[in-house]
Amino acid sequence: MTDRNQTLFDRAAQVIPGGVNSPVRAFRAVGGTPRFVQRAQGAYFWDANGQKYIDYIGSWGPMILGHGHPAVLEAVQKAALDGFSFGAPTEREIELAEEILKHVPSMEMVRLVSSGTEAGMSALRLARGATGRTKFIKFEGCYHGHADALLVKAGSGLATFGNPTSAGVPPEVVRDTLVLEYNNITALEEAFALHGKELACVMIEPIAGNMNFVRASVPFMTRCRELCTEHGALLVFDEVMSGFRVALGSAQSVYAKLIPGFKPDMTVLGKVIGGGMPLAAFGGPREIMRELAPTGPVYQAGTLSGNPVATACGLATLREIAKPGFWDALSARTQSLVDGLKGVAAHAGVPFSADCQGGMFGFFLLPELAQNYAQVMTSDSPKFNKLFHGLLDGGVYIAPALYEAGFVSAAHTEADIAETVRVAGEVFKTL
Ligand code: KE4
Repeated sequence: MTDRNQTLFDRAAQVIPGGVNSPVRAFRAVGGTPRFVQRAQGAYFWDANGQKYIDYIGSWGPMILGHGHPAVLEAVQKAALDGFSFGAPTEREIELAEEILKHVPSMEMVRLVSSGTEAGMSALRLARGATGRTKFIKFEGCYHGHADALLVKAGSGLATFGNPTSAGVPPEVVRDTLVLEYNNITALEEAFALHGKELACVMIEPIAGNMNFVRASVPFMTRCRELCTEHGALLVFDEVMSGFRVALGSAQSVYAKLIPGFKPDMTVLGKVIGGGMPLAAFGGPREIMRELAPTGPVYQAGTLSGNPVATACGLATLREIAKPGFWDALSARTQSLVDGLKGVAAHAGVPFSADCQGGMFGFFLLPELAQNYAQVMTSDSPKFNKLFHGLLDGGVYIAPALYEAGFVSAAHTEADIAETVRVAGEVFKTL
């Protein structure tokens, strides 16, 4: 039988670089043929051959309700009938902004944009403009989108400036980007000792989903907060992935329970707040946000920012996840998956560690949870690839890269979890 996924992939590669519009979709890390999605519904999607999969990517986070939630679909259809885009303000942008601010009290104002990259890039510019400083800290393994200053890897030594990770990024653009080891308090303190008064911000994924699933330790996050406050640098939480995904109050609400009075200075959001449509945001206190054009000197703009169809999708999604009981049910479902996978891995004698929060999970083919990027990369990549394809052949679709997180939606049933664990149990036996 013809594999339509391969046929489509070959055709796509003629007109789209690598056949994909985002590199991770090309399966380069795991090998094999990407699945071209024909349609999706609830916790499932069907590929070009009509093969059904239980979907644990959910568009890399946005589809927290599952695909095609009726309330979201109705809101999008209604909004579309009223117009696709105006380039002028609308009431629903206010409603979405108010809904976001209601659940993330560290922000008093928010600016809507169209992608996480745009939000992260703009937040960095605003942090630099608001502080009058250009140096900033990011952490190895954290991804904040593909803006030039953020495409950087650690230099040699603990507190040296970064080198570009991509062609086309001039070295001078990353000259002020300091890349440190995640969860390394010594490196953090050294960097602040050397550069504290020059630092505009520390940008961090509080739960690093771009390293699969690595939590910032409480001591480390406490020191980030203390040192930023002490030196006048802004603590910027990149919650594009974790925002409204790990908790209704995002990851910062998890840390606020662990660190009394904790809050970041700025927050970057995306994915869930758009419900699958191109929508992201960044926000913070009024005194910082009013530095943004048109009220302040930091320029930022976007033709489709606050798009009326995207805001309808995002608003309907946030209203659903704010309903009573939503998070207890989702968290329990995700925990059930993690516990099930741990059980079958142990039974097969496969080194395995996993963690989850709300609707986000991660696992490592390592005996202990990784605490930083270097540890993540000690994972057995060939073994992961075999696990990935075993699951895929069994109708279970996880991220095609060992450094990516997984996502459970409200549409995933206990039966889906049980089937996933059953398939994984069979695959673990072959590893
Ligand atoms: P986008 O520009 O892809 O909307 O968002 C960039 C971004 C920013 N910050 C964080 C924490 C993110 O996780 C992302 C994007 N995440 C990846 C998945 N690791 C998107 C998948 C892709 O690149 O195709």
